[in-house]
This record gives sequence, structure tokens and C-alpha cells, in this order.
Amino acid sequence: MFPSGKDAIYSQAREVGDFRFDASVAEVFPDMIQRSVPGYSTIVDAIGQLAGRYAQPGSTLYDLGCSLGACTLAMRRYIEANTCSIVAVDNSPAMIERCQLHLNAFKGDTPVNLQLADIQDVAIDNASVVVMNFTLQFIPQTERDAIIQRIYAGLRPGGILILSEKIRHDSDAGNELLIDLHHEFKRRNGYSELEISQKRTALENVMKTDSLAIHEARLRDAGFSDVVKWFQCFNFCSLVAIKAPSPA
Ligand code: GEK
Repeated sequence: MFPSGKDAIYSQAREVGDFRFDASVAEVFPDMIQRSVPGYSTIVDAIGQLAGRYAQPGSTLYDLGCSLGACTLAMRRYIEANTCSIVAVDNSPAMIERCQLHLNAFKGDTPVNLQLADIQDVAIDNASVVVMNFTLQFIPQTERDAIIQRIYAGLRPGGILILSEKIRHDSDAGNELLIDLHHEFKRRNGYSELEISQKRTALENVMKTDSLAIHEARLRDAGFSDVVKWFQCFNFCSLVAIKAPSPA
């Protein structure tokens, strides 16, 4: 991958404001997400594989909240439907700038249209695969239903939404257990107690988690005919929501 630094953003005691996807985060993002999200590489690679299965000729694939383009690159690696294109969107200028460098470094046959935009303003049209890999959690909870409904409407029959999210467990005790296991994962990846607690504070107002039941109900209410949880490690999970194929 493109050279990038080690995440030491919260290694010194500081006044912690709300987390932002700015240049300092974009610079260390591959290291940050790898050491913070259990199974991240497995998830990204499997998203590529799912895109390979579900991409339809002549359709568009979307990577919403693409950051540095990891899922876009994985999709481009696996898709064979040679008339497809990918729309990759992020509202962080620093992410988009670096994402373009990543895309340039890995040439592929599928055209990628990289957009600096808010997901709310992006039309979803003629889609066969839509990816939201840890992005919906940053959208205000009141706006999540409408986004999922819009994605459903923009998918072709037989298309899929891949939704990865950090989740909240229903019971307080179970939730604390998953948080503890996740923090231990971060410790083992070299984050200090100070880094873990300052990052947690920074995300408090910015990232609001829903429960798995809420995600599943939202997807079913939007019209998805099947919702498959294909990955979970601690409080991180990924779902494939399938729009029913049109009857033969
Ligand atoms: C990956 N998918 O590497 N509109 C557009 N982008 C947004 C919005 C919004 N409203 N809100 C947040 N973002 C990537 C990882 S990171 C997840 C996704 C994480 C963007 C934000 O700028 C950031 O780049 C991304 O969503 C979330 O597979 O850091 O935990």
C-alpha cells in the first residue's frame, strides 16, 4: 500500500475534542483502522469477493465513506463484470486527496469516479453492490432510515448492500464484555490506556452505535428480502442485505 505513518494521535495527554477525519487522521489511517477494527483486512477482502459475486454487467458499484479506497480497490480486484464502474465517495477532503494517490498506484480495468461529497447528496442509481464499511455509524441516527431506503431504491433486483458497523449489545453487561474484549484487542496492538480512553472520548459525540436488532429491522423495513450476518468479532459486525431478484 501507499506509505503511511503509525497512529500516535492520542498518545500524549491532550484536550480531546470531537474526532475528525482530517489530514492527521488520513495520514495514519491504514495503521489506525488495522489496529482498531478486529478483522478489518478479512472484511475488506470478503467485500471484494462479494462484489465479484454480485456485480451485474452495466451496473454501478458504490463505496460510501471510502476513506483511502480499501474497499474500492478490493472490489476492483474481484469484479469480472467488465462494463461496471465504481463510485467512491467521502466527505473528507484529506481522505479523498490520499485516496486518489492509492487509486493511481493500483491500476485496474474498472473506472472509478471518486467524489468529495456527503453521502446524503449522492444519488444511488442502477446499483448492483453498495458498500458502507463502517460509515453509517457516523451519520446522525435520525437520518439513517432515509439513507438505507434510498440505497434500497437505487439497487437493481438481486443487488446487495454490505453494511459493516460497530454495534451496541442489548444488555449492559453483554455490551461491557464486548467493549472490554475490543479494548484488550487494542492493547495487544500496542495502544496504551491513555490512547484508548482519549479515542473513546473523541468518538463519544461523533459515532453513535445501534444494536444489531435495530440494523436488521431497518434493513427489512426498507424492503431487503434477506439480511445475512456474515462476520462478527466482538462489537464489530458486517451484514449483507439482499434485494430480491426479479421473478424469472
Ligand atoms: C474502509 N470504508 O477503509 N458522507 C461521506 N463520507 C462520510 C460521511 C458522510 N456524511 N460521514 C463520514 N464519512 C472505509 C472506512 S471510515 C471508518 C470508513 C472509521 C467518512 C469519513 O470521512 C471516513 O473516511 C469514513 O466515512 C469512515 O473500508 O474510521 O471507523
